[in-house]
Amino acid sequence: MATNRTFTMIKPDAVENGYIGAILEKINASGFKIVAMKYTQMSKRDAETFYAIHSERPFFGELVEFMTRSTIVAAILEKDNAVEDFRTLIGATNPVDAAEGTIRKLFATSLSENAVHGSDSDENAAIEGAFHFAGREIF
Ligand code: 3AN
Repeated sequence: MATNRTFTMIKPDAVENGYIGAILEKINASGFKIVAMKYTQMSKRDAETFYAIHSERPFFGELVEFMTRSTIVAAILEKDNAVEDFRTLIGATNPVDAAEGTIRKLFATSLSENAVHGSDSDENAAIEGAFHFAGREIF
């Protein structure tokens, strides 16, 4: 994947609360182009694999439980400086600390249910995008 791409998920809390459309609107309005997208639900094994980096953290079980409890929207986004600009758009991990106007400030429920995922590096963006999408699903 090119380094001008990042990977995102609209998480179960935001889907359950009816925010898919509003979040996609913010993503589009901020200049990101959607190059892959799917509506899906992660299995326990999917979530444990995706978040393997957090497997020793005390919140790992809660994170896997949350991410598998209902559907998500997964997408690959393209824009210059995609990883950093998308992290700015979504805001801090804890919505209490997120800047005004960010997706997490507007739509997140809590630290553990924080509405969206955004890759933290070009390397992870490529790994995470490839986890959810086959090459022929990326445009
Ligand atoms: P970010 O999503 O901002 O990159 P990470 O990678 O540190 O944050 O954490 C991944 C996910 O794990 C977060 N999006 C959140 O859902 C959950 N999480 C992070 N820290 C905590 C915590 N202290 N308690 C519960 N859940 C957490």
